[in-house]
Amino acid sequence: MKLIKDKVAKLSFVALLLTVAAAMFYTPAASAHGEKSQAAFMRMRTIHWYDLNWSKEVVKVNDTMTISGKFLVFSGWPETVDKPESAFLNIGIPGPVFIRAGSWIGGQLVPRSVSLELGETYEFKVLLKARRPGDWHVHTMMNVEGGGPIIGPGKWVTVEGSMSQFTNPITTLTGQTVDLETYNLSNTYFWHAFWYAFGVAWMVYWMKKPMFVPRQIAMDAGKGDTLITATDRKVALAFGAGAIGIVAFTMAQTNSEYPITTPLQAGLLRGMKPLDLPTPTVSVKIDDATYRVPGRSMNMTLTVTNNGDSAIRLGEFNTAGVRFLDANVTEDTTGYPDDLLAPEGLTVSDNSPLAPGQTRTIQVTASDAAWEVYRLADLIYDPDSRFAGLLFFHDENGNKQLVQIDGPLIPTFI
Ligand SMILES: [Cu+2]
Repeated sequence: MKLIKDKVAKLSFVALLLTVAAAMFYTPAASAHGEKSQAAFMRMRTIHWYDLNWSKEVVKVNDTMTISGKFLVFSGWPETVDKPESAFLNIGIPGPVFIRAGSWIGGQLVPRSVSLELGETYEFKVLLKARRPGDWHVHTMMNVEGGGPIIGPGKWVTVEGSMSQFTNPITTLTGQTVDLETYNLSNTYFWHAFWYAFGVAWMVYWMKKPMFVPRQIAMDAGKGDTLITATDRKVALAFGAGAIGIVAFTMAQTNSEYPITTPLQAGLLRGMKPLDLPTPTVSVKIDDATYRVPGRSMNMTLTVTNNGDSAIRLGEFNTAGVRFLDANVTEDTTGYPDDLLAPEGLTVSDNSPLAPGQTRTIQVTASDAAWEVYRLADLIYDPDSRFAGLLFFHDENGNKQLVQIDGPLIPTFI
């Protein structure tokens, strides 16, 4: 009996060791960086990113790539997120593994915060220059003042080469070309080292003599004045005058070396040019929308009317960056991130071409692991069980049109 007990104990110990060892070697690659943990309804009801394009998946240090696309600022913006009156087009990367060489909204350079209007769609482009080798998950994102980061889809991009080769040249209006990667660094180092040494010298001057107990005794005995000698006073004066003199002299010298300087440029950019999208000729009414808990899909009953002059089919439903496609109608050619793309994720009860003038009620199921992986299923924990998304209809000529939908999303329990 004891023998068996020992054996069990030994085996359990081995199992424990194996588990610990396995846990140490298991380093899953994070495939999302922050967005998953954000409330699902917020991700569905703030900014819709679409038509995204990453110009490269592999890029060498110093080479550039662009991320471009469109974003729609949802008109049913949540109450707890400030309206994007002051927003900043950012990029979500772990530090400057790329530098942002430029970013544009509606063709205008946007180095500062911008004002966006609810309900409008904007075109954007970000030019990135590779800096640090590695595999990076690059997100488009929008920072909203009073709201937080609104994270767009992320795609893995590989940077090859060596960071030591990275340069960031810029030509100033005074005609000088400098490398921003290292510009003014030695000057910064010099002055910090200089003033640090100046402070240390002052301390060392006094530390050469005994510092604490003898001085305390002298103070207590009423002989405090004897602690500061005439030489000490001269040295103090020299340090004081020296500090003021050096500041004044080097300030004048800096002004003559850099005679033209401007203040930091700042201030909100208003009047961003939105995209002039044609009014959709398809109208969609949500009869009801549900999702199963637990589950990986959502179901919608839609009544679709085609007011255009070409027959249409539903190709895509896009919410919170997850794209559900009907493979019979469309396929992705942009290299959209795998984990967010459901190439056959959209099932439509009757997706035969809807002729102009016709109305049809259809059952639409958007189903993919992404619904769970990206925790859209966690809508069950949110205080506002409503969703929003984009539907893309394709006509016979291959034209695409977008219809924004939103409504309550009711859970059904198994
Ligand atoms: Cu990420």
